[in-house]
Amino acid sequence: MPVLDAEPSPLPIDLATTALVIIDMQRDFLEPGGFGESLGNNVSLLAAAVPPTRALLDAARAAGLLVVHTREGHKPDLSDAPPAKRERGEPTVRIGEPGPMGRILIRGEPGHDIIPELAPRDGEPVIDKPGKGAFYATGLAGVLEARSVATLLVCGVTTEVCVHTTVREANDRGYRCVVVADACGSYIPAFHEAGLAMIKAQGGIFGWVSDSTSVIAALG
Ligand code: C5J
Repeated sequence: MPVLDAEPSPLPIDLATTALVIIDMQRDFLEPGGFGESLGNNVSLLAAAVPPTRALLDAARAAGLLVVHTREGHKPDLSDAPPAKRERGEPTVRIGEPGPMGRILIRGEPGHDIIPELAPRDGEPVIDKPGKGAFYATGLAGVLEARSVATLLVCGVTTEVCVHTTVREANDRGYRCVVVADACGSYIPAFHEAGLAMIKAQGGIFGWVSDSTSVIAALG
């Protein structure tokens, strides 16, 4: 069994029960005119995570891992978008309002799509989630249980929001979670660093932190 170089400790990885989970690499977060920019963020800060994620995705596919993609977004009638989420802050355009990539954070709109570089392949589960965590109100638990998955390699955006929430949910459900640091990104670099530090602190209170080079080596 390969041993992954990770912090706070090396982790043996059983490839047969390991999945790659790519969180919310959507146009709405990574491209101008989407949800991320509507909140006042510089979306170009997330671009650095794309090449490592692509390399990770290629390696995971080659190794035969289950690859799961997630997308944050809401039904067109907004019935799954709580007012507390829609009304929050002072965005330039709110969830459900029209933007240059269609309605902001709405399923089926161009902005909701995963960026072309990381497009899911046929057969790879795509989990649509209304919240920040990938387990809340989704079928992710069933997808993972059906494949007897025990270890999650998690990457995507943003580190301290949807990646973190998903890892916290997964950790409580008993999964070993490895966050792939350079394949994650945040609009707020200090939060990216803090988010990673929180995961691996205290002996790995929520999981492990590694990097794409180490993960690809372990998958090889
Ligand atoms: C946010 C996410 N940041 N995917 N969503 O609202 O992290």
